[in-house]
Amino acid sequence: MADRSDPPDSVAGAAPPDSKLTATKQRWAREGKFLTGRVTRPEAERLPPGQHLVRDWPVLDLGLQPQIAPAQWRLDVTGLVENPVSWSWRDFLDQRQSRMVTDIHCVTTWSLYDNDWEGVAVRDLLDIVGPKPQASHVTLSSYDGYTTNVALEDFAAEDALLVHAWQGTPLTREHGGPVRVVIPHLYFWKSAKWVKQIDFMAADRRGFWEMRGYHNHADPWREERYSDDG
Ligand SMILES: Nc1nc2c(c(=O)[nH]1)N[C@H]1C(S)=C(S)[C@@H](COP(=O)(O)O)O[C@H]1N2
Ligand SMILES: [Mo]
Repeated sequence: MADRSDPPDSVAGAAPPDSKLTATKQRWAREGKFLTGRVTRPEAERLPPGQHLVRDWPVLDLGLQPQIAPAQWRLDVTGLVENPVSWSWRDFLDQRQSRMVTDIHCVTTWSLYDNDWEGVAVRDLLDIVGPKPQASHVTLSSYDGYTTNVALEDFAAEDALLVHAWQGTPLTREHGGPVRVVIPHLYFWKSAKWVKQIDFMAADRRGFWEMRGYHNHADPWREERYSDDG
């Protein structure tokens, strides 16, 4: 594990590495792998089309799991907000904490039910920073160089969280600790691990996977796995 570590300063802003898995997933996006063509709704069917249940939580990343000591960790909320914040680990834990149980749906077809998350609700974060009227999209950036984009209305979902604990124990580094985003109603690649910055923007800007053939929106019940425009 030690060889996969990197201090945040050396990875901040760095281009994510290209791994074999990354290349394979890009090819799947081009070929439309795993598409069933069925559309269901969460109320009607808890398991989205083309998904299967797993019991153990898989780990997916770009081949780099940054190690961020709590003393070095910061979360910056920037862009089109009334009150930008830069939280230390202590600041983050001082915020109102929420607990929610939600399901994970990964584009590679595994789903994991009943994850008990604890952290700061995105709704509470929005109350604190106050997005400006022009803000329509958010880019999440991570300590490993990963980025992903979501529309503000998706980010503002009532069950979206900035998570630091899972099933009552601290979120492990491999799953994005100290803090990751969880947006349960979208495929899991939208849930940035090791989150570093949340940037509010007046326009959409595609993230790491969205630039590599993944769908811009990512609704599992509509099977929005891959984009049509390549
Ligand atoms: N920072 C970062 N966040 C990330 C990723 C990543 O590579 N880096 N991978 C995404 C993808 S494709 C998935 S499926 C989930 C995997 O999260 P897990 O390893 O906790 O299962 O994290 C998402 N968030
Ligand atoms: Mo994924």
